[in-house]
Amino acid sequence: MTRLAVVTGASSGIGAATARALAGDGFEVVCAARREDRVRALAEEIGGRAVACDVTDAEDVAALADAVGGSLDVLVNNAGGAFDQATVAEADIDTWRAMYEVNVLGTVRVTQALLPALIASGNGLVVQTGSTAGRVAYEGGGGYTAAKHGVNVVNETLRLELVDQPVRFTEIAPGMVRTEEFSKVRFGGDQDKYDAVYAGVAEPLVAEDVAEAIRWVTSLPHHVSIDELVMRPKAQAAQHKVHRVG
Ligand code: 8X3
Repeated sequence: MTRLAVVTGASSGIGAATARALAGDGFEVVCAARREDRVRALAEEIGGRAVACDVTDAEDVAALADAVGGSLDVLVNNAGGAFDQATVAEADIDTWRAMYEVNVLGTVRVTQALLPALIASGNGLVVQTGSTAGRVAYEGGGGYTAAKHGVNVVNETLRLELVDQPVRFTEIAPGMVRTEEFSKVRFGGDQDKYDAVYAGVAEPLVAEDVAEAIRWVTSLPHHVSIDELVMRPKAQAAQHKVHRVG
């Protein structure tokens, strides 16, 4: 029987790469994101389904659950992002609220809505796109790191609360990934700041590297639960220890 997966934030980057990887493994993939034209094109490419969904909107998420139906094998909670690089002293509270809303509450909202279907499949798996920003602090990252730490804790709580149910919770926590949008969104489209993040790093991770890790987790038998998987480019030994050349 064809397994069903939902990927949120599927319009670009890690989400789109994950949708492609899971489709390549035989999943029927529901591609969910705010930008309907993008998820439609992706769904057409991979033979999946598209649902326009803003994870911060309760009605959109209810419609996503309706589209999924009664049984779901895999949910990839990938929608999220960083919206600033500001010190705590100067941060804009509304920007922090927006990061908490999409990264933490968006994840909770989608998980709540799809949990009955994940349990009904008898073999559910939730993969959360987390971050190394959910493990450490860094200057100017407080709003994003607080949100990603929140994601990490919510995932751990779900593992505890649902230990007796047929659903697993895994967090994939990447470090520096060069995607078309993550740093552009964070820096409001400032190309120089975007370039500076990756300057001299021989080979940052790309979306496909993270998608491959997610694909691997979905291939494991149900008794194997990967709590967390931290991955970085070889040139990033730790958040502040990045080997740059030139
Ligand atoms: C992205 C990793 O280093 O920009 O989740 O916080 S970092």
